[in-house]
Amino acid sequence: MTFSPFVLCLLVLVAGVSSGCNKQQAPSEVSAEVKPTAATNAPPAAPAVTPLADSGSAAAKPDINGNHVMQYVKEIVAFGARPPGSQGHAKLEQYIHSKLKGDNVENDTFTTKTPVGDFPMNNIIAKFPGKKDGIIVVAGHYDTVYHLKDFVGANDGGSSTALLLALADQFRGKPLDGYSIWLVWTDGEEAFVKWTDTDSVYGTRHLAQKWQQDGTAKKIKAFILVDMIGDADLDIQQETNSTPWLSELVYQAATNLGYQSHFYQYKAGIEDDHMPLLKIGVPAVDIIDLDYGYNNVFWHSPQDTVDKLSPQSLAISGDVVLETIRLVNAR
Ligand code: 1BN
Ligand code: ZN
Repeated sequence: MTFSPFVLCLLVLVAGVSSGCNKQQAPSEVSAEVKPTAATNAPPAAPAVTPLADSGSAAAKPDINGNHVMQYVKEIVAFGARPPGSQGHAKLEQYIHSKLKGDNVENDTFTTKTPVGDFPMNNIIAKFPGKKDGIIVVAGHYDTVYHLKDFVGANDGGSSTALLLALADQFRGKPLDGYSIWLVWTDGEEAFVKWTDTDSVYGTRHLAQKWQQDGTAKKIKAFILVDMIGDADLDIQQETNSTPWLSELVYQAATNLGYQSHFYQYKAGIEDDHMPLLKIGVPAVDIIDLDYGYNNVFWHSPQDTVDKLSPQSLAISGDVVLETIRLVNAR
């Protein structure tokens, strides 16, 4: 099922969330990073969802630096539009590789047919080994929409690319106690003409096929997708195609950190890069905020620029991913 802004608003109304379709855009001032605390965000004294038993690890509380992620977003957006085959895309690939120097990085390169011709594509995979037998994948797309002029995708493409770079900074140089972590910058998520099963998610369709053939799919404990996670007015939908237990684990992670007010105020079925993985039986969740500006007007628009994002939202999203990883490891 595809998803239009109109349907999103309808879902918001059906769910009885009054703020979803008429809320004001947060101010564009994003210089200071202020994460919600018990005082400002008033989490309940006890989490609404009982946490799972502790994994036994003395891991520090997740603490992604939102200003660092925002700096990555700014550098990414400076390359301009980044559709497959473009100069901006090639520059971004080089940039991602430059940030992953010394890491174990693989390119999954292929050429694919699209409605507007053949295009080269490349998924970039950084692998961080863990002690447990199995893999947790965190993925997000780095391409931007082909057919939109003047589109720089600060949130749609930029935020996911930047957050994955910040996660690499977290995992680098530390032997991981849990499952191995693979970070995947996916290519060709966007449709070239119109979103259909054959004109979308080119990169993850290619990866799912490859991982099914080479046996990797069986080892993946969770595929965690991040998309459009930087909106200053962060409200992550409960994406209904996602694997229920993993979706619930994300909410539990958000609750554990006191960020649950930014999660699951309403439900939406959104087709995205997690679909090819779900189709081959890999547990997958899409962490996505497709309520971007009044009536989602900034989505796929030239207004998808850095001033609409906040370091706080990027940090919340990153911390929830890290906490979700901890919970998957403890499962
Ligand atoms: C997310 C960001 N998507 C595209 N850019 C996936 C999507 C596809 C969302 C169709 C809504 C409708
Ligand atoms: Zn998009």
